[in-house]
Amino acid sequence: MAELDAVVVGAGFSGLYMTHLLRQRGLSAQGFEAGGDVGGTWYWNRYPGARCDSESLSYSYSFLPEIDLAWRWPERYSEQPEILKYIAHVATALDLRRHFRFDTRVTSAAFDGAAGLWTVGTDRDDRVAARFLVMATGCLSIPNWPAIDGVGAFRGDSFHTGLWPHGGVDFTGKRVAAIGTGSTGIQSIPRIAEQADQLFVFQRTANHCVPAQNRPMDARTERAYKAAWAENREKARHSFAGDVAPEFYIDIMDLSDGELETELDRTWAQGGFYTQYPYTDLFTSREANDRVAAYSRRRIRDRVNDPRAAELLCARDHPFGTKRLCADTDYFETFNEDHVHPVDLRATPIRAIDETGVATADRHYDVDAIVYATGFNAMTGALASVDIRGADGAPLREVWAGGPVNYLGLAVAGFPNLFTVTGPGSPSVLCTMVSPIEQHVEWIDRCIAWMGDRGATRIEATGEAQAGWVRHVNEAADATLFPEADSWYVGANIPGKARVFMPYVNGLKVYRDTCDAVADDGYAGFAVS
Ligand code: NA7
Repeated sequence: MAELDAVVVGAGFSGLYMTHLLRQRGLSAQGFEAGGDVGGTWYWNRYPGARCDSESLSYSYSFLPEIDLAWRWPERYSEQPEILKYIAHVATALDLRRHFRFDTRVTSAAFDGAAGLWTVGTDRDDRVAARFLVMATGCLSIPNWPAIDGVGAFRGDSFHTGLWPHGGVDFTGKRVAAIGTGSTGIQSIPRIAEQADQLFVFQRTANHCVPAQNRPMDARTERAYKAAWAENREKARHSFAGDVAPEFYIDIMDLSDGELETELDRTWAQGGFYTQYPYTDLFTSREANDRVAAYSRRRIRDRVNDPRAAELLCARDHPFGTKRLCADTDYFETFNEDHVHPVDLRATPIRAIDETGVATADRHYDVDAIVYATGFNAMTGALASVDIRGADGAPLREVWAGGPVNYLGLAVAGFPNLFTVTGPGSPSVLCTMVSPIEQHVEWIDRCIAWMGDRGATRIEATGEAQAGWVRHVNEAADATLFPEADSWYVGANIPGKARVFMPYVNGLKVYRDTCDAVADDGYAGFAVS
């Protein structure tokens, strides 16, 4: 059996960078990737309208200035093919593909304490041994097929947005059911509506959604960003959300109604997450949050002609932004089209899917295709899908049955030499994703190098440090409005999943400083031998 320094699972932004750094240190690393090529999230999510809600200028690697400065993003928020093109270019430029086995899913990983090695198995019968195992498996990579009776019985075409066919799908002339109105549904529904003959949108919960304000890349903005490239990247690294936007400088509750209206007009014109970044009290004061939510609903009513449809599309059951905020392009206007029909699943729940379509409490919808925009088993799903066994043979999925526990979101007590990239307990999904990915990968790289310098072979989070971190992550979340929402952040979208708020809400800067302090302190909270 091949014996390596490291196995890296996943060839998205995380796994590629991790592999690059390990190889730069002269370490042997084998990567495995379930997809047919690099890209991770951007390899799988090819549904129409798929794009990043973070601005393209900052959604790329900061460790490759030459590529970054030369790269031309066509839009402010570029579409999936452009992002995939960028990742593929990086993989080629750094010659990373040769370290990966593609179309290969890691199925098991067990730590042999005596040998100090992980043995990793795949669905293609590979077996390799490695000192370190880095799970770079993404936060949103295990699609959630809803637990609706008869999902398999449908005779038409079924698609999950997270597993979209590579050749695309032509809905021209088709009657289509779209189930799910999170970020993905909101991005894809306007594009499906352009082709479909009839489109039925099955909404269980209206999400808070603001205009993305996407547009072709503005040449002046691009020039200005690139002229101050190094400062911008440094600012993002030490920001709350891993981006360059000014953060936390307005108290909503200090503003009169008129002042707030003017202020929100301004941020709505900027669009997307700019409607969150400035506010100190948006996620801590229910009153402040309610004022923003009320404004948001007014803006939706301005965009939807039918008042009943508008009310249906207005989010009410959770505070603004406490489920992942959605950013739309023409979503609400789509419901002004005669062939687009919202279906309120709160009033008329889906009873079953059958051979010909979707049956709700009050009627049957005959359709030719069903699009499931029903999300993912987020943050823990990919890790739990692999049979990972620690030093005493305990499976990670059982250790995490009551919710994920770890230290710094990076390491799990009882699982030596295992690192998770942007897992639960880290800021990850609350940030512009590439920034926390780089922070994690660089921290892991530094740790592995430090161990090498000392001749250490084993590192493991202590139970005490882990308990302290889990407590801190929970307390931080409980000081905000986030846990109030039935979001994928708390696992509420997966029946039976333990309800725990998984991301770390104190932001990237605080988190980075904490992780750096731990490293500077000789990896405090870890047992090293
Ligand atoms: P989300 O945000 O989890 O949204 C999934 C949607 O699917 C949401 O509207 C769900 O309603 C709906 N859903 C899930 N199961 C069902 C069933 N059984 N019946 C009806 N409707 C259902 O996933 P996305 O893919 O949109 O976005 C995931 C992330 O990707 C996003 O946040 C970005 O970070 C990128 P619910 O709200 O649970 O009532």
